[in-house]
Amino acid sequence: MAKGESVAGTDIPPGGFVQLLTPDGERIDSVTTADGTTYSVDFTDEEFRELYRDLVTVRRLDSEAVALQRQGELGIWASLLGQEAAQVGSGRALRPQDMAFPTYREHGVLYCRGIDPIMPFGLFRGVDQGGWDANEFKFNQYTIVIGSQTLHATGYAMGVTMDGRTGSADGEAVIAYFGDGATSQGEVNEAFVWSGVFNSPIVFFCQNNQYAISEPLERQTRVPLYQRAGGYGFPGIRVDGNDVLATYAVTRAALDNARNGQGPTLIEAYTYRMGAHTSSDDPTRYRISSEVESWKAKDPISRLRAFLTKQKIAKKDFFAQVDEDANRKALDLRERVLAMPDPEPVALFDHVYPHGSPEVDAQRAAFTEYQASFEGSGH
Ligand SMILES: Cc1ncc(C[n+]2csc(CCOP(=O)(O)OP(=O)(O)O)c2C)c(N)n1
Ligand SMILES: [Mg+2]
Repeated sequence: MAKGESVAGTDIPPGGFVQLLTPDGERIDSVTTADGTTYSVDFTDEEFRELYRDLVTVRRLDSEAVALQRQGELGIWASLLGQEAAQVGSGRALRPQDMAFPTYREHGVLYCRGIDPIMPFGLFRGVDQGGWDANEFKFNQYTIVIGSQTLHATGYAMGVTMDGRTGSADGEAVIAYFGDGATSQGEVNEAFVWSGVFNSPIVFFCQNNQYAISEPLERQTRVPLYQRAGGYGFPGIRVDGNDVLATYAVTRAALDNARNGQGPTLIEAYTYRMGAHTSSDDPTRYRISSEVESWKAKDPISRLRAFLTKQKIAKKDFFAQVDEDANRKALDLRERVLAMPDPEPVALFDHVYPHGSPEVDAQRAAFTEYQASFEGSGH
């Protein structure tokens, strides 16, 4: 039996998951899974408050991005609404030396890496190609091709081993993010095979948000996703992805196992995409509102707020201050997005190859000439 069979709290999917904070804000001190691993967190009051601040901030920045898209300022946006705990819990579990490979939705992880949230907006506004130095930020580029980043992460993790940068408590671990739909991709399954047989220092972090655009989970699998790991020879565990405490505990343990030479883990963070797949999607065409309502009751932010209130760790003025600070950050982000300069059209040819190529140079020259043909024509 895979890890994650232990059950705590209420409203649990069949097969169970690790939960340390119920939807009502009741804390569970620790959960021991079938393999004898015990999960718990040991946060100070200040750390609990900071987690709350993270959750609220990433949701607020996300809502600003949705608004910017609706106002025509972004070409598209993939909202993280509902998945804040999965992203903040796993993002805060990373140690500084760890490397993350995101999809296109991991704005919360990006934020937890200490990266300026404006970084991916050039891509979504169409003013740059979404490139940044993955090594500088320990955060790879956003990846649109579903599942491909899991193979990139696998190759990177094998390199980490070859370079001798892992295998001890202060070693490097890798985390690869992907969705429930991505688990049906060949690349993801190849990544599992390679990482398994090479015992690579990698954590596969699947945010099961129940949908791949309009395709529900039952079109991807007949077994809980975390159980797939068994077939590849490494542990799988399911965590309540709307519980920031459990997500942190499970991810931290899996990353530390990986860096200590114990190989990969598949984490299935059981969550829900509260919004549309992207701003190009209308989810009312394929899911019913009662389902969305039932997930509202499991909201990741309100359960932490309930806990902080009950435990007297935070009061109303703290929550108001967090909202105000998040608002300020969102308005600052908006101003800076609107001020992003339009690129020269010819910049399209930059960064295709690190050292250029004769073909791209020829295309750039032809395009430059074409553009020049409009000069003086009034077009
Ligand atoms: C290889 C490939 N096939 C199809 C698509 C189109 N596509 C974009 S997102 C998506 C669904 C992904 O679902 P999931 O993996 O569950 O991630 P989520 O968007 O729910 O976070 C698809 C099919 C793509 N980007 N890449
Ligand atoms: Mg999905």
